[in-house]
Amino acid sequence: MTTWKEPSLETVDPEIARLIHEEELREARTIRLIASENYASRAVLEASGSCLTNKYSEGYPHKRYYEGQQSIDPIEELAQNRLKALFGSEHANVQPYSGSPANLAVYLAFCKPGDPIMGLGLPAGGHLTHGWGVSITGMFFKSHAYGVRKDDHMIDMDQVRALAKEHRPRVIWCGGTAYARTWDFPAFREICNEVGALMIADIAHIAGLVAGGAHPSPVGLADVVTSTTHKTLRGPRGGMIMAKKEHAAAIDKAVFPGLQGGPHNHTTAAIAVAAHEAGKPEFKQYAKAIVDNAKALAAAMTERGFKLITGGTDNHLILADLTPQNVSGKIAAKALDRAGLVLNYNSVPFDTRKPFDPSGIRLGTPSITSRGMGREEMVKIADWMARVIAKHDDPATIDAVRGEVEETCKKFPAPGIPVV
Ligand code: DSN
Repeated sequence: MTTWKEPSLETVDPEIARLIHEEELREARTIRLIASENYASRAVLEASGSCLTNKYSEGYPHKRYYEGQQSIDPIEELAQNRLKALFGSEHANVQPYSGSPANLAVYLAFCKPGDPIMGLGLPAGGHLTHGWGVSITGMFFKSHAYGVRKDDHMIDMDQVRALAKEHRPRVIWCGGTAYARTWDFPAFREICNEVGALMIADIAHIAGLVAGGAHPSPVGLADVVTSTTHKTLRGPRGGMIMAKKEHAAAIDKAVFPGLQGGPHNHTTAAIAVAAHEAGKPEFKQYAKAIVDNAKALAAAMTERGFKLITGGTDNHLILADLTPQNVSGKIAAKALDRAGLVLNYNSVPFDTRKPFDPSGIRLGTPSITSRGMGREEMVKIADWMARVIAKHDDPATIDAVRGEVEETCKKFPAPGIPVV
């Protein structure tokens, strides 16, 4: 056991210590509904907050540019091997700093500036790095976004095929940040084969569901699979890339030395811990519970008059259009935050409002499932949301809901938070 001989953070920097403590209290006493967030376990946090942050290790295990890698090499190999086993992948690179750098490495590995690419458009629920105009990926490549159908808001595979045939993209991305339905990976593979495109699956949002068998896996179909490690997977803030063997060298070279310098070894260790936790049988139950909770929450919201995009959900995520409630997503999100229900405002497909003040809200169940909440709490959450949105400028309603939220939070301690 190590005994500290140095002063604590609280002694050295009480201001930062206080702010961290306040964040712990906030995370413990509010209901986290942001679909892309989660609670990492204490074990993940310990690995992430370790001395590994001190070490430089440019290169890959056993091929480094610095000495002193006696612990770092096995840590990185454990992270790689655990992810490969968890997802059944031939190759894993755990060095991307997060999801966006992971995606940039894919472009660097396979595309030249000006190449045609395709991805789900941002307003339809895609990600900036899949070729949206304000992102470097939309500036350096010729992006042809596909979308969702106007009537049911499902991805239009006929449009994907037609655009792919017309533009012959180098890569086709599948994956998004606000799509509540199952990705048809086999259909994307078929289209990629027809036009000679590489299929790239970005599973950042659903990685934990894929690992736990609650969403079909693109591994084996996609040429490359990218992800963050901190969403449904419950790891540290980080990124990863999995690939077929034939693409391993190109991916590794693109990440380092193409795009990044030294890997964040503290994050690598925490990814290894998260992959270890996700390999346990109870993680399968967790993944299934995320989806069951999302479906229960969606049903309870629908009963209370919410208009859900696509009419419901197949995964961890719900996107609601608040036009029938006659309130913007931003006003609703801010009122809900005051009531202790934390989510984000979000554009809905074909939104007539601007992205900074859109019509919708996005929410998800990974975090509340990590706290052990179930069907009963989903109904309560839908109820609280309906009450707050109906009376978003009434402090008494907000305070009453906030009190009930805090009582419920006490019964479901947040993993990784050493308080209350
Ligand atoms: N910021 C992530 C999300 O909230 O979905 C995407 O990068």
